[in-house]
Amino acid sequence: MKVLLISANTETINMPVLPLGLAFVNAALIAQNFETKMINLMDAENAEKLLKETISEFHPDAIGISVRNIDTQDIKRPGFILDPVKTMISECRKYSKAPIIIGGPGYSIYPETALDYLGADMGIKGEGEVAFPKLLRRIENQQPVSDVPGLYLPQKGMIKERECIRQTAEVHFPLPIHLPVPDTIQKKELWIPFQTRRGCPMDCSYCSTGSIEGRLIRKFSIQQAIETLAAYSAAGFNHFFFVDNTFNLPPSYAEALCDALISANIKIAWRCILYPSKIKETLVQKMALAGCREVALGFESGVDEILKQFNKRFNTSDVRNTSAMLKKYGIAQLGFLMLGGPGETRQTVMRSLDFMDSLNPDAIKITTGIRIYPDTRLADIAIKEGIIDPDDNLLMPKFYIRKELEDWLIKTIHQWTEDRENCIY
Ligand code: B12
Ligand code: SF4
Repeated sequence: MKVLLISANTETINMPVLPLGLAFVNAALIAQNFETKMINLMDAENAEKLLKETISEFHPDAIGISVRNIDTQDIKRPGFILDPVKTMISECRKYSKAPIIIGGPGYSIYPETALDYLGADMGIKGEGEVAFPKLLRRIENQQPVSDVPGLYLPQKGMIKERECIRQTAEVHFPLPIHLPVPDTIQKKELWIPFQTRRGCPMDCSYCSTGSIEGRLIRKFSIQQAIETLAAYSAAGFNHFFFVDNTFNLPPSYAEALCDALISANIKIAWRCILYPSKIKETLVQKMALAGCREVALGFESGVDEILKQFNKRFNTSDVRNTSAMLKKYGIAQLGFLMLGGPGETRQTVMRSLDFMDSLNPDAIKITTGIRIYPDTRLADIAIKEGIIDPDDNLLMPKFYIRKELEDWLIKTIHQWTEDRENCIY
């Protein structure tokens, strides 16, 4: 069976990202003897032409599309970015009768509404490595599809609950051949996305990761990770972005991974995302020795009461300690603040800004207002406070921002960032 895989993301906000999720799916399909072709629309000067040419040369029996982003998640520069995907699906229909199946992180937050909005034939919520090949075999053999985990059909909604992959040994890490790098970004210093764990149990009040990856942490084989990183390094890629939601969780795995990187002696530089709760100095030291150059420190507030509102399981002392250790071992840090959420006042905003200054990180990213995702505590609060309608499916972005603070907050943050060169707002 021939399967065309399309990465629909053309956004370069923050940095151009490679379609790692689709590459995992590609590797799983190839391992099960499907004939695949993967295209990345990020690379296309003319997406319509590329689709037409690829479909008429390859004649796919099924088309899988990865939907990463729904919107820019930014109250100041709001942007709904699903419409180009909708157009692309209509283009595919012009040239092929093959069923169109969508998946990906953005899609998984809105499995029903995004499927209806985009007009695809089927959607798979969550991981694609097991569910997608299973669905394709059912389609190929004209069998019922009702046992495919995470499957959604138009107007029918969920057909079967998604199942998180627990047997991670069965997942093939994508190698460079599964993750083509567009010519347009090949020459630049590219941070290859790399994943060693899935799922996050931390349950922050505003976060959608539970809908995408589930709450159970699943770990990949460290040996397989090292072999894959070595293969990338041999192919000339030496910069990696660990996309794991919380690189340091569980701590024992994070340390073992760093130990393995150090003994493998692969010369790579990497970045990751840290959850700053009770991080031990030995881990930070090993991260530095293993090639960690920069971490995203997403603490979001410098006030303990607001951290509790966000359901963060750390406090400002934990953040301060983590930040000091990172400095000691020469790892650059990007500090994040997310201001204007539940419980925020002018005083808590000023305290957060002072806290950020006191840490003096290498770079700062400030967000005002918080994107409201379905099935989160923030959505419940927003409904209670009358900010959103209980029936709002939230596909079109809505933000929580304390109304009485909004104008003042935006003005204050503009002023604050003007004086600081290392600050992105
Ligand atoms: C790491 C990350 C980043 C990094 C990326 C680094 C890099 N080099 O890749 C950085 C910090 C740069 C980043 C930036 C942004 N991000 Co981001 N990011 C993530 C994060 C945490 C992980 C994504 C990832 O790589 N996952 C690992 C891969 C393996 O998983 P996956 O893609 O989900 O794929 C699996 C399944 O989805 C499925 N699947 C995937 N494709 C397909 C296709 C088919 C057909 C099928 C069946 C299945 C399937 O199978 C795959 C394997 O199991 C997610 C949150 C999350 N937990 O998913 C947010 C997330 C994707 N980001 C998001 C956003 C909004 C952004 C930004 C727009 C933010 C901003 N304003 O800067 C930018 C956009 C960047 C861009 N140019 O596109 C949102 C998207 C939702 C939305 N509202 O649009 C998410 C979901 C976070 C959230 N808020 O909920 N991001
Ligand atoms: S730690 Fe990160 S991924 Fe996990 S719930 Fe909190 S914000 Fe989401």
